[in-house]
Amino acid sequence: MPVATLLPFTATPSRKSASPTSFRLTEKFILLLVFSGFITLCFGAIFFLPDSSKLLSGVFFHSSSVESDTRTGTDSDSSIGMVDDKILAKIRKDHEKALIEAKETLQKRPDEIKGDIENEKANLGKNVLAKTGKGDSLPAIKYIQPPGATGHEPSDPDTREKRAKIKEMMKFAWEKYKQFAWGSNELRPVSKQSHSSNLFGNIQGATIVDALDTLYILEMYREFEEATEWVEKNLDFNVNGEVSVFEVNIRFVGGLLSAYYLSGKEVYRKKAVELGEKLLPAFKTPTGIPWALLNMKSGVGRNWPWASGGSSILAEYGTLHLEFMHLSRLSGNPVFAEKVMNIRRVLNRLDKPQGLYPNYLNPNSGHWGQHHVSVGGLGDSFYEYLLKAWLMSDKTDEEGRKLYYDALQAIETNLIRKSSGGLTYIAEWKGGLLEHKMGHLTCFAGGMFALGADGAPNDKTGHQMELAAEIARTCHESYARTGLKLGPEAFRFDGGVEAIATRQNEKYYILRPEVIETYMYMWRFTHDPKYREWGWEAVQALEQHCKVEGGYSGVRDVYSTRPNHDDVQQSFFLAETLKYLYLLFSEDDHLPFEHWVFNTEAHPLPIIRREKTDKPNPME
Ligand code: DMJ
Repeated sequence: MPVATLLPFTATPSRKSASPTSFRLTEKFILLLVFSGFITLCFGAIFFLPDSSKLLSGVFFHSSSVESDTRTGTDSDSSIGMVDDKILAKIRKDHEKALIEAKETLQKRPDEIKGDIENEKANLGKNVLAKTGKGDSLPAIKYIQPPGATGHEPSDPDTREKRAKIKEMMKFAWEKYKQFAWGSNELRPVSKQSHSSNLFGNIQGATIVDALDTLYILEMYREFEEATEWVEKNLDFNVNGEVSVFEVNIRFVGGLLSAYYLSGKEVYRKKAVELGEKLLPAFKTPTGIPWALLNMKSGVGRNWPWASGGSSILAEYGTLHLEFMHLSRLSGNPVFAEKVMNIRRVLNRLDKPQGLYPNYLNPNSGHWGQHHVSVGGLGDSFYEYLLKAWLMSDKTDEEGRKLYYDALQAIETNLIRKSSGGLTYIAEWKGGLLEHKMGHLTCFAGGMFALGADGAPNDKTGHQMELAAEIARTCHESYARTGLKLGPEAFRFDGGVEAIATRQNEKYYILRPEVIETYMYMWRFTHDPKYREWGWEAVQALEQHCKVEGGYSGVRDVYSTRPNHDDVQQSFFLAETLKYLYLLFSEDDHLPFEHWVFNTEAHPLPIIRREKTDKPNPME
């Protein structure tokens, strides 16, 4: 840290100074005092760096000693004892150097000091520019396409045909969006016009950005190019309006990152980093837990007015980790990773009721709001990102792993139940009382349990995989027990029913992906043909009941015999539902799990490999 930056407060010449070219004794004394404070700070910083420093250095600086620490799982406290003579000598040397610089500064005239400060400011500006990724200032990266970005035809003709059918569905959804709503966020397929929810403020093109990687994965390269052209010319984040930080992150940042990793097109890296920077003001809270909503122009944040006691939502602030780690990696700027590691730190300090994470957390006080726990809406992807943070770090993020399996244990003990008819479900917890309801959103958990089964501690009997299969079966039942063979938004296990929605406002289906997502994971891990059969049932129901002249639409009541359309083609239908269906009928080497993790919007992100060299190489 340059000494000069500390000086403006102390070295401004006083009007009473005897001479403009020298300091009085008291001024010198104050300067020395400030300087010694600074040195103490430097020492403090070395010894009390936050826990994330270890992880960060693993990602960005790749020192071999740091790497071996993370692999063996030693924590940062124990590494204090490992500060060796070399490091101490370096600290001493830096200290001496700083003292000499301070002495020189004391001998300087105020105008010289002012000049130094100006230079310092200019350099600081340059550094920030280099780190922020504006324009062409992102660090140069040699792009290497991660393995499995492209697939090949399945050998079995029936599978090939089904896969081709799903590609046709994507073509139809895309063409209709292009025809009736090009450039807007979403399509109204019945009224054949644009649709925009308030989640994206005035950002446009949600369907385009959300669909980019699906277009690429399905080898719709012509469409991918037209989407790229739109992004280059029209995707603009300098807009006024309030956005959902979570939604913009998972759909836009996630979509842009995947498009970059699949295609290597620089425009996607630039746009992703630019948008990430726009989201940073959301973290300006006393705890660093971000606001749910952010005005993109003013940088002012707030929470959903309905959220308990002004709280931020677990599934929202807890679903930034994967994207932000990649933003740091692609920009060379650690700020993104620091923000999400701080969220972990805040959570680590809190008591968890029965080991569970309440959905509401006040970003000002750092205290839990209402004790409502859910693996569905408001909680879901927080758990998913703990597991995937570990997987995406090439299994070096031991803390992520531990947090995931500890949370899973608490979920099993407190929330997972079996109905009298033998269906396993995940209930919700409200201040200690169970609500025997499971959301469509919760059905993603089958896939998550399967993905984490391999690393589960003390699971020699394959219990996690069994649990995953049971959740998949329950969610399939929630589809099978309806008129349209599509799942309701939420289904219950009380009042004499099982896996059936009993409330009118829980009977809709909005083209959600979670059940199909779980089929895809189960297929990859078991190759049990029933998962493809179930997936194909969903394809047929979508074709029969959701396809309309102008695209695909959600339906208001899955128990009716004739669909009543809600007139929205959600962007996640193209990002997730169709992608997971396509992968369900693809070979395992297309986006293999050894190389990719999917963000919660199904955008594939490559695993960040442990470094093999000492040199920082962000692409390896
Ligand atoms: C998607 O935007 C994401 O999957 C998110 O995590 C939850 N909900 C929708 C789809 O249902």
